[in-house]
Order: sequence, then C-alpha cells, then structure tokens
Amino acid sequence: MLLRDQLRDLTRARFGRAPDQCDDRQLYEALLTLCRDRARALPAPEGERKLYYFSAEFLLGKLLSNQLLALGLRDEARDYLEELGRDLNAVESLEPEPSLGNGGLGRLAACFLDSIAALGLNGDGVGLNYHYGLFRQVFRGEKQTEEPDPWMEKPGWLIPTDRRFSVPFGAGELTAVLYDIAVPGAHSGRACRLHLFDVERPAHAPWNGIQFDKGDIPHQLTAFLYPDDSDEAGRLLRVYQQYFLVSAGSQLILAELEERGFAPEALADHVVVQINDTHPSMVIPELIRLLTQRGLTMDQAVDQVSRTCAYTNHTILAEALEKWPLAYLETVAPRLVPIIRELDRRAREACPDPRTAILDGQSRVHMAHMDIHFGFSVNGVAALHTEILKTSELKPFYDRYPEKFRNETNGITFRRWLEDCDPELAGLIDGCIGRGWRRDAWELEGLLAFREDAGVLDRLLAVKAANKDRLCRDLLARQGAEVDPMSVFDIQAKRLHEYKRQQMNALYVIHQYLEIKAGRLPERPVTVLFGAKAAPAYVMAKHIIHLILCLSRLVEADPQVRPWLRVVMVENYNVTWAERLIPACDLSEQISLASKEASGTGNMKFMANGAVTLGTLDGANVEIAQLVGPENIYTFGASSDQVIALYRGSEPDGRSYRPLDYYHRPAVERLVDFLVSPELLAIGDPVSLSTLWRDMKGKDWFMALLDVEEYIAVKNRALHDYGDRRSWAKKMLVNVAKSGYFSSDRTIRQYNEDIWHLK
Ligand code: 26Q
Repeated sequence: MLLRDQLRDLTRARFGRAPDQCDDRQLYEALLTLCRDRARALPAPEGERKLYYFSAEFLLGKLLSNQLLALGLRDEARDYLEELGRDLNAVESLEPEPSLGNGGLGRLAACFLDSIAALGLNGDGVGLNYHYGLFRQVFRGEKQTEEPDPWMEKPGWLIPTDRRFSVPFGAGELTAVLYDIAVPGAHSGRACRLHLFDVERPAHAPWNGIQFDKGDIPHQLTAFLYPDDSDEAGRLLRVYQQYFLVSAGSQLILAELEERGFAPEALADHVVVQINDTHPSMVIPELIRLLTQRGLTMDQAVDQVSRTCAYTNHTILAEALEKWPLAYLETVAPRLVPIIRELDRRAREACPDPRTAILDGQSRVHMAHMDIHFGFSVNGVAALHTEILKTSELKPFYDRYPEKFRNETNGITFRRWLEDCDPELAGLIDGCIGRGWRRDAWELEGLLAFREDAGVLDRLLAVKAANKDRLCRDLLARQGAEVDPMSVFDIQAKRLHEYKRQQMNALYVIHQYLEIKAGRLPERPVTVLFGAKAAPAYVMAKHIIHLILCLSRLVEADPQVRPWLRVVMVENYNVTWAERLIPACDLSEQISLASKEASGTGNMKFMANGAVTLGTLDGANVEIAQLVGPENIYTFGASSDQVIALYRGSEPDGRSYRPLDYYHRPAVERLVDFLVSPELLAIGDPVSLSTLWRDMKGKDWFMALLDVEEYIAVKNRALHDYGDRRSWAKKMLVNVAKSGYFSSDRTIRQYNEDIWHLK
C-alpha cells in the first residue's frame, strides 16, 4: 500500500478528516502509527542462535525520521507532505525524544540495534522502560537545574505484549510487564526488538522536580534512569532496577528458548548474552539460579552460563567500576547471594590472585570480576582501551585468561549520523560516488579521488556553511543566542566530566578573551559551543558548567570581544541537539586526558560530517589519527603511557603530577587566576568559582594544566589553517572518506564473527 493511501485511511479513522485537513500534530500521530505498525509487521530475523543485548541504557533519540528512513519511506513522506504544502521536518520536531540513556554507552546500544536490524542478525535489546529518562537540563542563574523529561505519549512507540514475569525481591515479588519497540532494519526487510520491562503500576508523576520517593519500589522502580546515587536509598533503588532488568530478561530468554524447542541444557548453543558494562552483570547468577531451578546441577548451570555470557567494558575509571555491598544484594535479591558466594569460591580456586576475587575483604561484590571469570569474552571498545585493559587495569585477569580478551572498536550508525542528520552532505556524496555507501560505508573511501577536485571541495564548504546557518537559526529560536555563521564553529559536545576536560576548553576561552582585551586580535572569529549535562550529584561538573555559562555572559556583554569570540552552551544537550550541532561543526573537540576516554563515539560522528578533530591520543582518536594521517587531524598532549606513569608516581625521576608546577608558569597562572577575577566574580557564584580555582591549582586530578599550553598552541594553529579554505576542505574530505571504518555495521559484523557467531 502506498504511504499516501495508508495515511489517508489513518487520518480518516482517527480524526475523521483527510491528511490535508490535519494539523502537524495529527500528521505526526498518523505517521508514527504507520511506521510503528509497519515495523512490527516485519518478520524477525532467523537463526538457531539468538543474541540478547542487555543494557541499562538505550539512548534512542527521536525515532520517526529514523524509522521512515529504515522503512524506505522517507522520500515518499517528504514528497507527499510537500504536495500538501507541509514540512516533514516540522512534523518530526513534535516528537519528544526518548532519552533512555546518559551518553556514549546508551547511544552505542542504540546504534548497535540499528545495525543488528540492518544486517538481519537474530538479536534483540533488553532494557528498562524509564518513564522519565534523563532529566531535562534548564539553566537558571548560570547554573544547571534539573527537571523531569517525560517522553511517553499516546500514540507512542511502545507495543504492549502479553509477557509478564514475576521478579522475586527480598521484600516480595513484583511483576515485570514487557513492552517492545520494533526496530526496522534498513535494507534487510526484518525488524528486531527492543524489549523494555516496566512495573505493573508505575507512579504517574514525580512529586518534586526530579525527586522521587525512592522507598516506594513497587511504583517507582522504572521512574528514572540512574536516580541520584548519592544517598543510600538511591543506590538501593539502582540495585533494584538492575535485578528487575536481569531477572525479567533471563526469564524471557528461557521462555523463548523453550518456545523455540530447545532444552535449558542447550542454552549456550542457542543464546548469547552481551552484557553492556556491569549494570546488567547480575544476569550471570540469575541465569544460574533459573537453570538450577529447571533441574540442572550447579556445575552444568555454571558451565552453560559461562559459555553464554560476554562482557563489554566501557571504562577504566576505578570509581565507575561497580562494587555492590553484599548486604544490598541480601535485601534486593537474596536468592543470588549463595550463588555469588559459590562463584567467588570457584573463582578463587581457578585464580588464586586475590586481586581477581569477586568478594573483597569488605564483602563487596565486584561485578566486572564476576563477568570475567564467568563469561567467555571480555572486550574493550577501542584499540588503545583494550591494550590498557590487558596491560594495566585488568592485567591479572589477562594473565589468567588471555584467550577471553578482544578489542571491538565502537562504531556509529551512518543512517542516523550522516544520511538523516546531514542530508545535504549525503546528497553531495551520492553525486560523487553513487549511493552504495549507504549500504556499505567503506565505499566512502571513493571520495579520496576528489581530493583535488575544486568543484567538490567548494561544494563541501557550501554544505558546511548551510549547516552552520541552520544551527544559527536553531540557536536563535531555541535560546535567543546570536552567532556569527562566518565564525569557526568549535564544538565540544558530550557528558560533562572532569576527565573530558571541558575546563581546559574554558581555559582556552579565557586565553582568547585576555588576548583580545590586550588588543591582540585573533586571525578570525571563533564560536566555542558546548553541549553537556552534569550528573545531578556531581558537584565539580556543575562548577564547570557554571564557569562556562559565566564566560558566555562575560563575552556576550563585551562589545570589544563579541565580534571575535562567542561562547554558547546549548541548553538540554541531547541526541536531537547533537543531530544539529555535528553537521555544523568545523573543529571537533576530543580533548580527554589520554588513557581516560575508553573510545568516544562523538569523535566518529563529527569526523563523518566533515569536522576536523582537535584531540589527544586517547580512545578511538588514536585510530582516527592513523586513518586520516597527521595532516588531517590536530593532536596534542601527554601520551597515555606518560599519564599512566604519572598516576603511578613512576616518571623516570619518580615524580607524580603536581599541578602547582604548571600553575606557576606565567602563561598558565593568569588563566587559572581569572576564575577568581573581579570580572568573573561580578557575574558568578564566588563559592563555585573559587572551589574550581582551588581544585585546579591544588588537585587537577585530570591534569588540565599539564596539557593546556600545548592545547592553546595547537588550537590556534588549527584556526590559522582554517583560513586556507581549499586545503581545509581537503582535510574535511579525507575525514569523511576515512570514516567508513567507524560504521557500527562493521563493529557489529566483527562482534558477530568474534563473539556471537549468529550466522
Ligand atoms: C555506575 C555506578 C553507579 C551509577 C552510575 C554508573 C554509571 C552510569 C553510566 C557508569 C557508567 C556509565 C556510562 C558510561 C559510558 O557512557 N561510557 C562511555 O561508553 C562509550 C561507549 O563505549 C565510550 O565511547 C566512552 O568513551 C565511554 O566513556
């Protein structure tokens, strides 16, 4: 059936009128219903083995545009709406964004589902149906405040199912109800499913801002993604969420196994579970529990589960490695406690090194340790990250189980992150190399043939300029920010974390500001754009946001500086903002302290959209640098080896990092001291600014002062090079051409070959 006919039927039945009589909202509802129902009608992929991708986060972003694309309906929909004198973009903008994730890890899971579906692999996602997802960020008085961000509407994407499972908590049982989102695969004619579990009777609204009654588990369990874990009740709620997810998910696995006609004894032949960081790690003892309940011996159950589960590590930050007090598990999931004790006993037998124990001396359960002992695969998410895991962070495990370790460099779906968010660039690429890259991103390499083609290079610059114009209009409309589209767009968009070093970027802003005030004008105007949310309880991250917002106001108010330097922080950075920022970016900021960013995926998205990276040799930046070559990337800063040595206090001279050594360089001191200058204190909160100032001088745990001078010099070099437009366009072209390696289709094929073996 043609889209227009179906749409006409839908609007008649629903609103009693033809599409041309409908408002945008009604058209949106009709299109959503059409996509949802077509996607759910697609056949599931086939195969004797099935993947379950377990993740506490799936940061989907808006779905309408993406689903239209995957279903091959995008052009038809756009043309039909145009005939009606309507604009598909306006209709799509009405969709609330499902922000069921914090950042990279959650967005990766969403890209993976897109690729699993596109490749027609037999795999589904398993997660939780958070009612409020990540908070909405609102700036008040140069500070971040948090508000709930509801995303569930009717009609919506959730498809109710009949599946219900009983989850046995310490205090009693709770029913898990399953909803599905159908994920249509581009080109595959198949759809996989995102399974989202919810409580039976969810509470309807938060009672005060984003505060929930954390004690009311039966109704609040799925209220929020990662509730504030700064108090006891919040941490417990998180463990409740995790057990709810894995218990219901494990029961789903075993129910489907039985429906497919296989015995529980054959679990490992027919199921593979990918554990996305340690948040779903309790799936291991839970599956063991359920298998023994179904008659397997402990030995059999452990053997099956160990050949079923595979673990992905996304961080080497010690504070992010989950360790739960056994006492919490006794409250939440008491039936797992004897199993975990038994696993700890077996692990100690297999590996006497006490650093690899599951239970430590303080009776805390090390979730990652359980995954490594009782999973068959451990992977890092970029080459450098995996090397660091093997040689340092997880070395005792690597020594014991070298065969379990592998690297699976992250990827992004080009369908959302190029075709959909940058249609003009996609069109230009089609014109050069045809449309094959849309199925196989490797073909982008064909663009290299146009390196010397002035016509193509100029069109590339024109596309970028148009995307910058579009962003300017958005910034004006959404937050009244006026930006010069002719300025260089320098963008850092990612969660706020000290290791990502937004504070170092702020020091660059201060440097430029002081230069301009001293009458030394830069070569060209720059707009420094930030997008970042801070975890509500992460105090230092909030100070950094405050600093950036104060700098923004300072610069805006100064007619001498404004023409040369602007600072804009977008409010409520999310996937939707990313889709606008990334195509408009000239210079992509990837400036984490080397060794700390496991991979990064924003870096890949910016690259694919023709931004040039300014970055440290960290995470996947290392692979980007290898692919594009030194003339097409700006790198700087201490190496990961140097940083690791500094943390160990084992520099050649036995030194460890002391920020004061760097602070006392005159060029650095004036930047840091500007945090507590009269100019800034007149705008900002003195307590917040001076706390940050003291921390930078006295602690600077992520070594911003170590790299800041080189950062400033290299950034200025990049801004200088930007002036040679043709040669800059060539850098852009090479970046787009080489980005195909980072397609999540490549990543997923590799997971399948190395770990899943689905077909
Ligand atoms: C842990 C304990 C208690 C509360 C929260 C958490 C928690 C929540 C979220 C720990 C970690 C996360 C998210 C981590 C994350 O997004 N990591 C990113 O994963 C990306 C995909 O692999 C990488 O590209 C990034 O480098 C990595 O930072």
